Amino acid sequence: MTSPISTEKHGHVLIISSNNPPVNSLGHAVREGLVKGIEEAEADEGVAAVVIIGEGQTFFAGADISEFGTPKAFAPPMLPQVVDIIENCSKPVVAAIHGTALGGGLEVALACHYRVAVPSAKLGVPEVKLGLLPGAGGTQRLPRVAGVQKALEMTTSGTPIGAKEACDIGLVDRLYPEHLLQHAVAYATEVAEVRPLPRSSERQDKIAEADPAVFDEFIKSNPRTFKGFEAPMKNLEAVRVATQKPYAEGVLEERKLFMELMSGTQAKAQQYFFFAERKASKIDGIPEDTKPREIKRVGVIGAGTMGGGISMNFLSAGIPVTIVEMNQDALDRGTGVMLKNYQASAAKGKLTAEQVGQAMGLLKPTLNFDDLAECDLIIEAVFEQMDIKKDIFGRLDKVAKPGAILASNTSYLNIDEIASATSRPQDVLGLHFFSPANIMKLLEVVRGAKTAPDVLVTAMALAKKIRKVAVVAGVCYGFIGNRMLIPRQTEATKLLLEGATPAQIDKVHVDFGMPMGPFQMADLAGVDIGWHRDPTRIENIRDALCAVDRWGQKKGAGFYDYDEKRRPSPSPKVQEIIDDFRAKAGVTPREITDQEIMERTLYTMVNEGAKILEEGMAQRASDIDVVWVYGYGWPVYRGGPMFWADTEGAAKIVEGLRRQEERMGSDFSFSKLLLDKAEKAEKFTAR
Ligand code: T1G
Repeated sequence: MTSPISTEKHGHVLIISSNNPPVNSLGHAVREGLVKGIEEAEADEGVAAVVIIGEGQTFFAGADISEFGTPKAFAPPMLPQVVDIIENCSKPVVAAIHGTALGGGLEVALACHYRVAVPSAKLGVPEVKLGLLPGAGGTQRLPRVAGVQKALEMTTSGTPIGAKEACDIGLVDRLYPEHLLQHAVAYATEVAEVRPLPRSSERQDKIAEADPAVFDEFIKSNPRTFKGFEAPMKNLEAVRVATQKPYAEGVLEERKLFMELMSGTQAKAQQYFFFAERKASKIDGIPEDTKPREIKRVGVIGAGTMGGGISMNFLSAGIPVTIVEMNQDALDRGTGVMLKNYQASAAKGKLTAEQVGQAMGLLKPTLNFDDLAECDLIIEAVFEQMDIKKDIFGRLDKVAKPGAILASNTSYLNIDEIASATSRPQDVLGLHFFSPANIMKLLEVVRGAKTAPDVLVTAMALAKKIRKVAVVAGVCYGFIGNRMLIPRQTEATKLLLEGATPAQIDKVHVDFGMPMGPFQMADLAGVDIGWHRDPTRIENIRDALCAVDRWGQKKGAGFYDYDEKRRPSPSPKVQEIIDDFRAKAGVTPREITDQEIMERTLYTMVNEGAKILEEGMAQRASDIDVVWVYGYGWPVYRGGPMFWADTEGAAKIVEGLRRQEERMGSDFSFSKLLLDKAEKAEKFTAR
């Protein structure tokens, strides 16, 4: 087995190259090869300096995550040894960085005496996203080189910085726009005789100046970073140790904190999710070489909230959009909202004015439905009513060019029925964006019975291009995400009648780690969504709220009252409405425990997820988890509903549901797959 590491002498400089596609992860063979390369440099008197560089798309992108949990991860030399061997080399070692130097990759670069990079390179320590911390000296070297504040920001967020910024703060010594290797060799020659060698672990200047208060201030000003997650705090503790102890002691504390995280459930969940997210883009049963169709122009029907948000995704990716509305007012309103959204991003520095102009310049608003004839993909984003959608698809069938993909943004309705309104069901699928469509990363790609393979492949490729995480769903009511919302909403509403309050139910979900509970979510999305609009017809609590204009945040009142800053407070009016319903239904309110709320709203979601799997409406359990993390903010440190079910254990979930079965009545039935997993003590998410 040839080593992924090769060496080559250029004059007095030894070049150590890594060729371990796709991302030069620091697997065992790479670690071994790096040590051998340094040993070769030490032994050769003709070598005065060393350059370490990655071949292919990038410098080292970190430890090999696929080794975690296997003996290979602990096969010597482990990364902490490798980085110390590099730093202790008696000759200067230069890291030549392109692509991404991430995690262990940045730790290797920090152990080098010098770092040079191309301007487009990114440097970061994303371990926190895997529930970890940089475990090869990164928490001790990074603050010494980049300063404590920057080290805190990078380690606790996992967000990389650009090479230019890295150069400004001293993390990178030189930037070379091109011919990186040649310049790195020249630079190595230039510094070959400089002594003492600049060893990051020995630097004290940026540590000494650190104000001890910076740590508590950082925690206070970043509450969301730390809420629920274990890793960010341990990253902060490790960086704090760097300001208190010499490197040799600090790195021992780093190792202790690293192992505590690695052995915890959150790290397992977040590492599982790293692969789950990537697996979601693979469609079982479609030949790898299936070619996507070319999408040069996208058509969007409807310039409302969804149509505008959807259009922005393509415009921002440089894809022209033709947007159609029924009247000029609606068209102007829609394009006006899009411009306002772009300008808001520009005001936050996320976009330049020029980029806003470029994006809006690709937009072609029109009242003429026939203008869609030039589009390769047309997305319908109109009112959620089947007859309206079928009428539109019938018209599209006559206007759209042959081979155009026809998509509906429906969030619940039957794609096969919509496709039946055309003569080309093979070109029809669902593209379910989540609101706000220009922000939320999740895209459910709904596969019709006749959807052609290349149409699906096109959708998955396009999703990546517009920076969405796509998950294939089957045709069922609500697909994956919204279908699992149904039992949660049903039981949550019944719990109100039986004695719980909106705040109690929401608190169980927020304490669990959700961004909001069922009723906070209803107020945000709009209590009136799906309402029959007849204020005289009051059949449930939702009808009663809508009848008195309590449509949610947009009306300043829903399940909660809202102040001018949209801060919620429990509403006596809502409690009155609930009490009325209880009285009418002859229900005497009872004490509802948080455990019951958990079992009737979260366990029932898992049960529905198991039904989705057994019906083949999701390709794999991890896809369901990707939907819920990206579509609804399920806490990634719990992996997703199905991973969480595995940590709870299927038997415990079945037991909980059995406790509630009678109260849930005919609204509930057990998934056979869940019962089967419980009986056999099996998991949903094999890794
Ligand atoms: N280990 C193993 N496989 C990896 C990998 C890694 N670090 N990074 C990517 N892959 C696989 C990925 O699963 C996919 O496989 C393929 O490479 C392309 O990835 C001790 C402990 C580098 C920005 O967290 O952020 O170092 O699906 O689709 O969009 O302190 O990959 O093709 O079979 O994402 O071009 C820290 C994780 C590790 C970086 C490239 N490093 N990777 O994005 O490609 S922990 C990370 C990324 C660590 C040390 C600690 C991205 C990328 P497949 P991709 P991309």
